Amino acid sequence: MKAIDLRSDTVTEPTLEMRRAMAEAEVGDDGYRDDPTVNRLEEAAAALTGKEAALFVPSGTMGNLISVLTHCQRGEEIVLGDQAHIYYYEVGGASALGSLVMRQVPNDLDGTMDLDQLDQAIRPAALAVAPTRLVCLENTHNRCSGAVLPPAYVQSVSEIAQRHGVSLHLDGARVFNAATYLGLPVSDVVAPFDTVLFCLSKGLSCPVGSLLCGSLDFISRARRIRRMVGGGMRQAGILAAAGLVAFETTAHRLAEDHANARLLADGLANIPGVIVDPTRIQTNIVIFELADGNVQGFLETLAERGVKAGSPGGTMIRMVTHLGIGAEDIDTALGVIEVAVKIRTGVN
Ligand code: TLP
Repeated sequence: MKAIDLRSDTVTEPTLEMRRAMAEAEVGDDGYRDDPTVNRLEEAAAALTGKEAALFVPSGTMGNLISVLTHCQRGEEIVLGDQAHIYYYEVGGASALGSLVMRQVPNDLDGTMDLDQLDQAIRPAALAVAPTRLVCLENTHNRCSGAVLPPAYVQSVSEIAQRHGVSLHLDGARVFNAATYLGLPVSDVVAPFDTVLFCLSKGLSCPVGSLLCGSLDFISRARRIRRMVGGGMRQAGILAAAGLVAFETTAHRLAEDHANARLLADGLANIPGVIVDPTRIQTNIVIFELADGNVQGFLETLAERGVKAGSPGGTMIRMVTHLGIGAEDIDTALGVIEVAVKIRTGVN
């Protein structure tokens, strides 16, 4: 029996259409800007996000790193949420490789930060201060159960950033999910940001790749930093081809993943011993807790019965829906989860 893999939407594999496009992709050496498929992908990404230019990078982590290294100089400060992927899961790259200070403001459950706290966290240059250069937001918010940032909140953050003269970057690894939820074009969702990073390799099902988008000047500086961190690629059109297919296909089916995540959360809410608030689930990430908190044992029991999930830490369990998961898989998974909870907690 095929495992129901809910660990992440990163487990998605390229579709048949992507594999065909990859096999037939026209390629060249992107170091010379000679790869027509990469060039097309970058143009399409710039158009989708409404920015002047885009840069194809191997991963979301590298795209965020390139962005912060391009925005900031050593010893400067980034303000971001304490649950931000850039802070939490990117191996401290901004500090380790960029000598940047990461100043955290607490994230609320909905992925937002208190606007007054954010305002106060931004510091002007002074003798004893690491000056703030950049504010980073995340949409959808991974550790906040895939929450979508309200456009009015983003607008307020943008006004605060502008008032302080600092730039605004979006870790939009799943910005297509946010746009789907809001019923808005991606360009509207990212309009308040100077730069945006989004991933092809998550819900969009491509094997590899992310795009960093911004002004022409920013992207030409980012291109040099990409080279510096070893992210320059050659016949990358093989990978870019999948991205072009994604823009036409997988980018338009994410509502299915959201419906399945809601189905999962509603089902979980009916299982005694599971703590979840289904009304919080807006996109494809479901984070819940177990009343007895025995996360590792629970995950092992699930895996033995063919359902894979992960833990973002502590008592939390994360399940992510994606192209490889249908409504029938959610039904099966819920049955397995119910049994596993009973085994682990003795709840009847
Ligand atoms: N997130 C992965 C893990 O790193 C946790 C996942 O399975 O969700 N920004 C956000 C908001 C992300 O969720 C991720 C990946 C990234 C950046 C990094 O992307 P990659 O994995 O391409 O470096």
